Amino acid sequence: MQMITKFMSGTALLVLFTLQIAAAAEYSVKVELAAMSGLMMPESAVAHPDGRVFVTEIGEFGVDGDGKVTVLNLDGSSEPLVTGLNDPKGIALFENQLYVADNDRLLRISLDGRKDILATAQDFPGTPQFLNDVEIDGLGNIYISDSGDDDGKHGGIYRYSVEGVIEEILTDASAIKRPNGLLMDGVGQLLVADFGTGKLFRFDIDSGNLTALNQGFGGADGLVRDSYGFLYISDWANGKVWQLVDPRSTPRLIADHYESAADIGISADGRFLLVPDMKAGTLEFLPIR
Ligand SMILES: [Ca+2]
Ligand SMILES: [Ca+2]
Repeated sequence: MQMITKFMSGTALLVLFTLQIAAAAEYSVKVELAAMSGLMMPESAVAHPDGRVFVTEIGEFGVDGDGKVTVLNLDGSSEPLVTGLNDPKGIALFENQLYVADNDRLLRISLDGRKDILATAQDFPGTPQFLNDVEIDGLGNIYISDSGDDDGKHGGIYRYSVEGVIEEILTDASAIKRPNGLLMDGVGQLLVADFGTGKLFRFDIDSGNLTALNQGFGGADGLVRDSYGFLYISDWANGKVWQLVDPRSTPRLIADHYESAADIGISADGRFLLVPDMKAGTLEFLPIR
């Protein structure tokens, strides 16, 4: 795939994916889903175990009320799950509920589209500037990254506890310039993709210790792990997706044809990365098996 990626335009590549997937009749559903277009600044995608995919759409940046979550159904159809959001970015699923970072607030959205505001901007200690990714641990504590402004001011990580208490557990004084992608890596451990430096960090939540694990990811955005334990990181600024055998290993480039690869997810069957291309307005199913 890497060789092909180097020599083909993005459009041609999408066609190739479709043909490859169509060749296997058992994936006929995925033909429809190989690339969904017409999305308004898609930022993040998450798959339900039943196969449906939920994707956030920012709409216009800085414009309130035009954001939404769209659901891609198993038959290839899609529809808005909830509208009227502001600039929704990271989306996570926990116990059949969706959690979305909507610029400066945290939302919980039921699978039938009911929206609860868990936290408004005023509920956050400090200043929520650019809430980005959402990650949830096994107990149900919710971690929200804040990428701050262009210089990282007001950046950090918040924790919305099971009891509903919000704390800023990492501030903009840390080594992470613009925290973006979050991924649980065991009890009390978060992997953090730094949009500002292109580095990958491990954050020990209790001690506050940060360890730089890797680097070179440009505008590092999404983080996800597959069923083999491989790690994937997207580079929003350069339209790339990398695969890592281990968080510290040499990154392997698996795709570089995106305009802006945002917060990636993984399909329910584990065979595809879900890649929202924010500027292209598409959601691509990138084969990884
Ligand atoms: Ca918007
Ligand atoms: Ca992100």
